[in-house]
Amino acid sequence: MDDKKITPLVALIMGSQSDWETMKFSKETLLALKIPFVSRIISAHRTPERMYKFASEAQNNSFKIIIAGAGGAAHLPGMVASHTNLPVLGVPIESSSLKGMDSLLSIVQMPGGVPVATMSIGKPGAINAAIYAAKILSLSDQKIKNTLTNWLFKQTNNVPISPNMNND
Ligand code: RP5
Repeated sequence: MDDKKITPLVALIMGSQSDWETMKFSKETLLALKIPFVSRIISAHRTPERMYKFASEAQNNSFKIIIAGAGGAAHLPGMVASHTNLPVLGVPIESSSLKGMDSLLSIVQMPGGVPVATMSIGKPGAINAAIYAAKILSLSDQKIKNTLTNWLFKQTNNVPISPNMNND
């Protein structure tokens, strides 16, 4: 649903193309939850002016929530949060050198007054960011609330009662 014709509620941004391997799981979850979004590459370090323009205009561009994935010196979520009143959900990318600990600490350790809701490292964080966005949107959107409720119900029902031991 990365579609300009439908009003996007979520901006899914990331610092680099290399982050897509992780952030595609946010995309898949947003699609499953039927939440319209757009995805963009915006780097706090390599494209600072693009970042400033995006963040300062985000609220006027109909977005309600920003999901921002970044790795290493992961300044994107925090810098975007400093330029907007929208909630920013940060996803630490699992970097190759430090396994994402650098990303996690860069994103989570914000100074008081500039919050970023930080998810777990890598794929689970990317999935959870989309679910968290759905939970926030559910507060004022009954359709999204229904879709989310059904999705969570299916997730629960898909957990088998016994482990599969066929491969032993
Ligand atoms: C960060 O630097 C990006 O978010 C990415 O995780 C990391 C490495 O970027 P590339 O060198 O792969 O483009 O800004």
